[in-house]
Amino acid sequence: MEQTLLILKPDAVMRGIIGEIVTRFEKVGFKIVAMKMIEPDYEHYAQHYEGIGTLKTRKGDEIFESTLASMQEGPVIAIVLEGVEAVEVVRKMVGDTQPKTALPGTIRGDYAHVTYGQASQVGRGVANVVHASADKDEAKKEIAHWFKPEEIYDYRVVHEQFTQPRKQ
Ligand code: DAT
Ligand code: MG
Repeated sequence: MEQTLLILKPDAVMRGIIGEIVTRFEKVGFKIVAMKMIEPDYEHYAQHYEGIGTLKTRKGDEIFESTLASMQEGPVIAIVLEGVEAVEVVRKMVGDTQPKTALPGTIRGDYAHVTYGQASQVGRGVANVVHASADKDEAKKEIAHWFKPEEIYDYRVVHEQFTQPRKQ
């Protein structure tokens, strides 16, 4: 089964919507196999956003530095979700990077509305509630960066029966 990394960003934690967001993934049937509150330092985020995510290379120094500063405003919740094509389905649920253009029904579309332009005016990374791995390779590297193998759990949830062969 595929795994992906989800992070509830400081804006989600400080707004008190951790439970609502986690519930969305539980309802869809994803299994939470790891979860912790953590307040990483600059180096950890530099590795996450550039070493793995190539944010500085893709979008430049200013966006990279403002995103790292915004992420360090408070603790985050890091979660590993497991399910069928988890990376792609979780990204679908998260929506577009810019909340203004994220569709209603997605987390970024339902819980935020802000724009790149406004974020840049105030020197912030755009406050978009959650991070989710963009592809399978990123997911693999990010999970290893955020969790030790012994922090990831193996157990069964009841709805797993619906993804397995039917009993004869
Ligand atoms: P995503 O988080 O959708 O994978 P990304 O990897 O390109 O998007 O960017 C990582 C984070 O950086 C993003 O969640 C918010 C911030 N960011 C990206 N582009 C930005 C921009 N133009 N202005 C402000 N913040 C931005
Ligand atoms: Mg990304």
